[in-house]
Parts: sequence; structure tokens; C-alpha cells
Amino acid sequence: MTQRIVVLTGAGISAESGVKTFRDEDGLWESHHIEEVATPEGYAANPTLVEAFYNARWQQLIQGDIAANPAHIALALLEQHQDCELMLVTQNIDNLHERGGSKRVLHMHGELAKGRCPQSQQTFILNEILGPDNVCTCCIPAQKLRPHVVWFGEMPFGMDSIHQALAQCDLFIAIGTSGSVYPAAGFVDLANQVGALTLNINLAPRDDHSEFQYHWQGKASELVPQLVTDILAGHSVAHNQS
Ligand code: BJW
Repeated sequence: MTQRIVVLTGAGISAESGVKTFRDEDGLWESHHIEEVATPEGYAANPTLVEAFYNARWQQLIQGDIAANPAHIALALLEQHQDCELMLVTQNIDNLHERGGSKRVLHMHGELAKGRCPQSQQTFILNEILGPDNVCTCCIPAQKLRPHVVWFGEMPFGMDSIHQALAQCDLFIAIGTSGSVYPAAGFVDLANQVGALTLNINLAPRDDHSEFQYHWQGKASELVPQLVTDILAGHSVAHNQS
């Protein structure tokens, strides 16, 4: 029987690829003020600073020695499995799932590779870093593109599809996310409500208040390939819990 799986990934899945997380030691929020770089108000006050923040991350992603790791690659393998209906939702704005081979990725917090028209909301693939010269082709007069990301107070993308998938899923898996940002942090509750199995994979130990039924503590690059092997073999996720 087809297993319906929703996977939610966060910054932790890309950490072993060399991309910084937000809230870990040496994470992005240690060297940047959230309200300055991750709110619409911060962008309105200083667009140059905010664009520089995203441009530096984009350049690191395309020019550095950053590559998809075994966790991204394993999820791409899961997508191809005939007996599994997978929705892969990522909070990450990097493109490492795609580089790992995933074909269908829902970027609920946007994508570094794109700019967005603030008027029509149409997105444009960026061939260069975002600056004053990047304007849309959908409006007259042309509008300056903004980073295609979701800041605090803005609505994440794809919420209807995500809710629909969660309402029908058999298994919900969160990987490498601190669960501190909503609405993503509430997905586990929705999955629990429909009786799905819920599994959290994280380097950190189980949180006492966790809503997840199962917790696998360790590196995503090791545990996700193991998980995918188990799923493909028809084994339960109930082992290896902490
Ligand atoms: C590893 C590992 C390894 C490390 N292996 N693991 C209550 C209910 C509903 C909403 C709210 C609420 N209270 C407040 C809100 C609003 C707000 C919110 O959640 N605030 C919180 C601070 C409480 N949310 C919003 O505003 C959202 N919009 C919204 O709610 O819309 C509705 C609405 C609209 C209008 C008015 C009112 C309501 C939008 C949130 C946007 C978040 N944007 C960011 C920036 C995106 C662009 C960018 O990348 O710069 O998204 S913030 C940042 O946090 C980024 C991430 O996607 C997000 C989550 O972070 P993540 O991925 O979990 O990373 P970390 O660093 O926190 O965790 C990493 C984890 O990995 C750790 O646990 C490590 O242990 C682990 N790890 N190495 C395995 N190798």
C-alpha cells in the first residue's frame, strides 16, 4: 500500500554541507540581528544591508565547496520510490535538495536563487546577485526585485498544499529543525491529529516537551540514509529512538 509521507527539513540538514544554521552556536543569528535582516521592516529601513546578507549566502552556495550531503541524496531516492507518496517541504532557501536530486521541493520560506516582484509576487531566477538593477518584467513601471524569502510576519508559501498533505499523511518526519518558527513548528500537531506516526531527527537530544512520538538523535547525514533504507525495506521507524 502506498505510504503517504511528509518530510519537513530545516537548516540542520544542510549544516554538514557547510551552510550555517540560525540558532546553533556560531549560527547566523549570532552575527546578525533578526529584526534587521529577517523582517519586512528591516528591509524597508536598509535594503542594501539585507541584500548583502542574502547575496553573501547565495555566493557561498554557488561558489564555495558546498554540495548536497547523504541526507539530501537519500530523500531524493525516497521521492523515486513507487510505494511512497512524498511531500518534501523545506524551510531552507538553499538549493541543496535539488542538487541532491529531488525534483519536487516545496520551499515554504522561499529560495535564494530567486528575486520577487513586490507588486505582482512573480518570481524571477537570478543570474547574478540581487541589486538595484534587478527589476521585474511584469509591471510598468518595472519594479525592483526583493529577495524571494519569507520574513517574520509574512505568510509562508504553499500552506494550502502542506495542510492538505498533512491531513492525509501516514508519517511525518522533521529533520534538522529547532521547531522554533511557526507555522512549520505546528506541523507535528496536525500530523498527530490525523493519527500519523511522527519522527524527529536532530543532533540535539529529545526535548521534554516534544510532540513527536519518536526521536532519533544524531547527524542527519547518517540517520536520514538509514531511515530511507528502513522505509524502502518496509521496516518501522519505531526503533533507534531516544
Ligand atoms: C542538526 C544538525 C545535523 C544542526 N543533523 N540536526 C505562534 C503561532 C503562529 C505564528 C507565530 C506564533 N508566534 C509567533 C509567530 C510568528 C512567527 C514565529 O514563528 N515567530 C517565532 C520566533 C515564535 N512566524 C512568522 O512570522 C511566519 N509567518 C507567519 O506566521 O505567517 C502568518 C502570519 C502572517 C502575518 C501576520 C500574522 C501571522 C514566518 C516565518 C519566517 C521565518 N523566516 C526565516 C528566514 C527565512 C529566510 C532566510 O533563510 O534568511 O526562516 S527565520 C529562520 O528560522 C529561517 C528558517 O527557515 C527558520 C527555522 O529555522 P531552522 O531551520 O529550524 O534552523 P535552526 O537554526 O533554528 O535549527 C537548526 C536545527 O538543526 C537545530 O535544532 C540543530 O540541533 C539541528 N542540527 N546540525 C541534524 N548535522
